[in-house]
Amino acid sequence: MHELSDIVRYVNLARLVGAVALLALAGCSQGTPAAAPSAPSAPPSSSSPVAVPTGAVPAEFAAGNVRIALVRQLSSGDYFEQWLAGAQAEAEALNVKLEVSSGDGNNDKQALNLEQAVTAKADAIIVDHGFAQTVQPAIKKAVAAKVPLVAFDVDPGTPEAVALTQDDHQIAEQALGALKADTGGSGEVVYVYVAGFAPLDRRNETWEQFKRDNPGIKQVAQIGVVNSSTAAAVADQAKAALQAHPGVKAIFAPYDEFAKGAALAVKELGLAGQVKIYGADVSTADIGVMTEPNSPWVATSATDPANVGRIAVRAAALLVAGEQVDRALTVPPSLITQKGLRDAGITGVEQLTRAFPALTTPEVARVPWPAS
Ligand code: SR1
Repeated sequence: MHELSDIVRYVNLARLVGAVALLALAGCSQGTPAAAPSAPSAPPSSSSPVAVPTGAVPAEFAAGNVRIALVRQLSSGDYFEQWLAGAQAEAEALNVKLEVSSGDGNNDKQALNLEQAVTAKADAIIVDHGFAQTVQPAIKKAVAAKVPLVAFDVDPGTPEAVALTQDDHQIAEQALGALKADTGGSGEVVYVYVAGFAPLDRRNETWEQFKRDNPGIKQVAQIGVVNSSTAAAVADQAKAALQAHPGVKAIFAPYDEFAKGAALAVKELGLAGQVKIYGADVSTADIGVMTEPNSPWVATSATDPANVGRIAVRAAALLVAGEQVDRALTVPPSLITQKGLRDAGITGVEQLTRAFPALTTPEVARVPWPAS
C-alpha cells in the first residue's frame, strides 16, 4: 500500500519530468503477425506445445520444462547487464529456464553458441545482437529444425523469426533534435559510430539524413570502438579528436558507452562549458554521469533495457506456446534530458521508469496466461 506522501511525491515527480523532459513516444510497430515456425500443427520441440486457451498456463510452463537459449554477442556494459537482468526476471516469472551464453565480442564464438543451442534442442532461441553473416547460417538451421527464434538487434534473414528492435531511428532523431535545439543547427560535431551493429547502423541512417537536412552541421571527426572497455577507448579517441578540432560544439554518441567515454574526454580537457554530448541508452550509472556537476552529457534517448529483455523472453515464450506474435516488435524510446533529471531529482532507473511510464511496455508481446 502506498502512503499518501509517496503518491503526492510520485505525482509531483511525474509532473516535473513531464514539464521539463521532451517526450517523443511512438506506438509500437505492429507488423504482420507471425506464427511460431512450429505452431501449432508442427511442434517445435520435444516439449510438444499445444494451442493455449487464454488464461490457462500451458502445461510445459507449469511443469517448468521450457528451455530458452539466450545467445548473446556482447555482455559487458550497463546496457547489456540491465537487459539480461530483465530477461532473467521475466524467465523466472514465466517459470522458464534461461540458458545464457555470450560470445563476449567474438563473433565465431557466438555462432558456435548458436549452433549448440540448436543441437541441444532449446524450445526457443533468442539471438541478442550479432553480425548477420555470422549468425544467419545457424538461424537458418534453427528454422529448419523448427526451433522458434527471436532476434534482437540483428537481422535474422528470415521472416520466420520475430525481429525485436528499439526504434533506433527515433532514438537518433530525439537525440539530434536536442542537439539541433541547443546548437541552432550549426557547428562542428564529433560523431561516434562503429559500422556493422544493426542498431548503430540504423541510428547512422538518421545521422546521415540529419546532416543533409542541416548543412550548417559539420562532422569534423568520426571515432568509435566496441570492445570490453568501450568507454575508455572512446575517451582516448574523443580527446584526440577534440584536441585536433578546438571548435567542436557537440558530440553525437548514440550508445551509452560512447557517451560515457566522450563525457570523460570533455571533462578531462576542461571543455564542459563548450562541448555538449547527445547520447543513447540509460542506466543508473548513466544518470549519475548526466547529473553530476558540470556534466557535458545533456540528453539521451533511451528505452528501459530491462524492459526490452523482458519482451524478448515473452516473445520467445509465446512462440513456444504456439501463440501468434508480431513478426516485427519495436520498442519506442523516450528523450531524457539532464535538466529533466536534475529538476525531478532522479538518481536511478527505477525512479526514471516510474516518472516515464511509457518506458514500460507490458502490451508488447503480452503473455495471455498468469505469470508469477
Ligand atoms: C554495440 S550496439 C549498442 C547498442 O545496442 C543496443 O541497441 C543499445 O541501445 C546500444 O546502444
